[in-house]
Amino acid sequence: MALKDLLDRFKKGLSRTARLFDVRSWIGKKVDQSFLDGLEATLIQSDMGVKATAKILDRVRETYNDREADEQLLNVVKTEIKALLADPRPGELIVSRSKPSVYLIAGINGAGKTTSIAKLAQRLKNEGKTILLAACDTFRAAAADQLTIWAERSGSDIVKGNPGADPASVAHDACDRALARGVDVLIVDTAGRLHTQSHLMRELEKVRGVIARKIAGAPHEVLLVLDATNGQNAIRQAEVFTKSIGCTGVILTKLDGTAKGGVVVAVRQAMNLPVKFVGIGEGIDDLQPFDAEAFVESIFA
Ligand SMILES: Nc1nc2c(ncn2[C@@H]2O[C@H](COP(=O)(O)OP(=O)(O)OP(=O)(O)O)[C@@H](O)[C@H]2O)c(=O)[nH]1
Ligand SMILES: [Mg+2]
Repeated sequence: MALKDLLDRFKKGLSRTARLFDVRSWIGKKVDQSFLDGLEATLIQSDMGVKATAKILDRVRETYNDREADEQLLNVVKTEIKALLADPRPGELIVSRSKPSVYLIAGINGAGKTTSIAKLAQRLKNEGKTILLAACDTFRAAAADQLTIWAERSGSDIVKGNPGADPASVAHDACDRALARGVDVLIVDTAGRLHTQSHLMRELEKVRGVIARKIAGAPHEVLLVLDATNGQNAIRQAEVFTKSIGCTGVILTKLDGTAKGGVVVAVRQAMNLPVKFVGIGEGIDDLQPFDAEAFVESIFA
């Protein structure tokens, strides 16, 4: 996608967060304690988190030290946030040397796992890859149907179990089929679960364990789907899921529906988990590889 297109999409998706930052009103004001307090309140309101906010404020304070804010102030803030988000492989997923690459998707109920998988499958399909989806959400009767419809749309294959079946056994069958058919990518959908439900977290660990036993080096990515409208609650989820199944990255959905877009920064700061993709709408094209530059430019548009 052209850079301008990407930027336009981010801008549209992040417009609610951008509305918090009235950057034009900064210029000409003295960068004193009251100015810094105001900036702090806005950064916290956008859910960047206490740690990242403190770093940004320190940088502004040491650069301006009671001087009047000029146009450069915005660049100071942007540069600091970009540094906080720096990722050696932005928006990329690990591709295994031997097929398949396996991506395990987890998160709380309704976070956007299944729709994100659909969008991701479409994206990988467009890159010419063959895809198998594993419907390991055997808990909700409609879950496999939902994934089947998406699989048909993107021309992906799907493995599902009977309602109530052990999710680990579905994962087992999906690994077998992925190996037998030589597909490029296996994406594993799981049932939503609260991080506080320890028996369900153990079930997820079992799914992960089966995948790891069946395919060397798998899962190559464990992606935690977080709903951006949850703001700081997302951090606690990231902590528990990471402890349980070793998340490698985040898909942050519903950025379009919230002014808490700063949570991208908070997740990175708290967990050192890179945000790989962001959901900025309900359409099939509305999952975008995360781009720190576009993100920062969009919230200070
Ligand atoms: N606006 C917006 N809506 C989204 C986004 N991602 C997902 N949704 C919506 O969120 C709702 C839940 O999505 P699902 O994909 O079913 O969520 P899930 O995590 O699979 O849910 P469970 O399987 O029940 O745990 C759906 O209505 C999606 O259309 C996004 O980026 N933006
Ligand atoms: Mg689902």
